[in-house]
Amino acid sequence: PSETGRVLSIQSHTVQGYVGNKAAVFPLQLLGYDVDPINSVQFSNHTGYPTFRGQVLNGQQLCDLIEGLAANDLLYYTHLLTGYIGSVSFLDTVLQVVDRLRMVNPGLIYVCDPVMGDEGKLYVPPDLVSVYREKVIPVASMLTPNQFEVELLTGLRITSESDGLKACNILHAAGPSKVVITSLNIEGKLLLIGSHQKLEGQPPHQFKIIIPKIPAYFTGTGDLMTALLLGWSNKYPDNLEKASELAVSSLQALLHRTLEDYKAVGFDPQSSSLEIRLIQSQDDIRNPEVKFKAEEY
Ligand code: ATP
Ligand code: PLP
Ligand code: PXL
Repeated sequence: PSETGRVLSIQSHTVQGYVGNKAAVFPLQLLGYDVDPINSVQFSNHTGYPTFRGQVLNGQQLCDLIEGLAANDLLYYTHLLTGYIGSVSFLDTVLQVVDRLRMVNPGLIYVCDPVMGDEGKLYVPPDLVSVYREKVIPVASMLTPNQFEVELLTGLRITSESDGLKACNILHAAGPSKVVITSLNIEGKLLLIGSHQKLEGQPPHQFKIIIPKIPAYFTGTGDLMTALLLGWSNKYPDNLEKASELAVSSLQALLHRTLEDYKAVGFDPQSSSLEIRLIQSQDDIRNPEVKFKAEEY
C-alpha cells in the first residue's frame, strides 16, 4: 500500500449520531489520513428524526474559511471529499474550492458522492441536478452515486446490470475515472458495481459485489461508504476491486454489529432508521476481514 494523505471533507455535522462528517472523519483518521472537516451544516441530529434544529453554512461562509486557510498557505490537500449539499449556491462555491485546491495541488483527487435522492425520491432542490451533471461530474475523480443518482446523472433507466455498466461508461466519458454505484436493486438483489477506466478512451475494468440485504434501515451508510472507498482506493490506486471489497466488508461488519446491538435491547430494527455503531466498529474499519468478493465482468 502507498502513502496516505490530507483530506478536506465538506459535509454535514450532527451533534448526535453519525452522518456526513461524523460518519466520514473518524474512519478516515483510523485509516491514517489527516482530515480537515468543514461542516456544511450543524444540526442537532439527522433530518430523518421527527424534528431537527441548527445552522446552515452558506457559500460566502465557505469561501471565508478557504480564504483563511489560503492566507496561511494551508490549502495543500491530496483529496477533497463532498457529500450531501443542499443548495446551488453552496455547490457553486464547492466548484470554486476544487479550482482553488488544484491551483495548489494539480493532482488533487476529488471524491464526490452526488447525494440527490434515493428510491425515486429527490431530497435536494431540482436545480442541483443540472449543476452536478454539467459542472461537477467533469471535475470529479471518483463518483459514488446510488442507482437513482446514476439515473439522474445519465438519463438512463437502470433495470439490469448491463444498464449499470453502460451508465458507468457514460460517466467515465464525462469525467471521473473511478465510478462506484454503491447500491443497485436488480431483480430483488442488492449489488455494488465498480468501474475503473485506467486510460482515457480505453474500456474500463468493471466488477460487481453482491451484498446480502439486511432487513433494516440505516442512516449515514452512504457517507461512511464513500469515505471508506476514498481511504482504500488511495492505498490501492490500481485496484478498485480490492478497495471496494475492503470497504464493503467493513461496512457489512458494522451493519451487523449495529443490528445485533439494537436487537439486544429489544428494539425492533424495522421500526425506524438505526444509528450506526461507528466507534464500536473501529477494528472492522482498521482491519476488515474480506468476506465479500468482487466478480469481474
Ligand atoms: P448515497 O450516499 O449516494 O445516497 P446510497 O444511497 O448508496 O448512497 P446507502 O443506501 O446508505 O447509500 O448504501 C450505502 C452502502 O450501505 C451500500 O453499499 C449498501 O449496500 C449498504 N447498505 C445500506 N443499507 C443496507 C442494508 N439494509 N443491508 C445491506 N447493506 C446495506
Ligand atoms: N434523507 C435526507 C433528508 C438527507 O438529507 C439525506 C442526506 O444525505 C439522506 C436522506 C441520505 O442518507 P444516505 O446517504 O444514508 O442514503
Ligand atoms: O447523508 C446523510 C445525511 C447527511 N446530512 C444530513 C442528514 C443526512 C441523513 O439524514 O440529515 C444533515
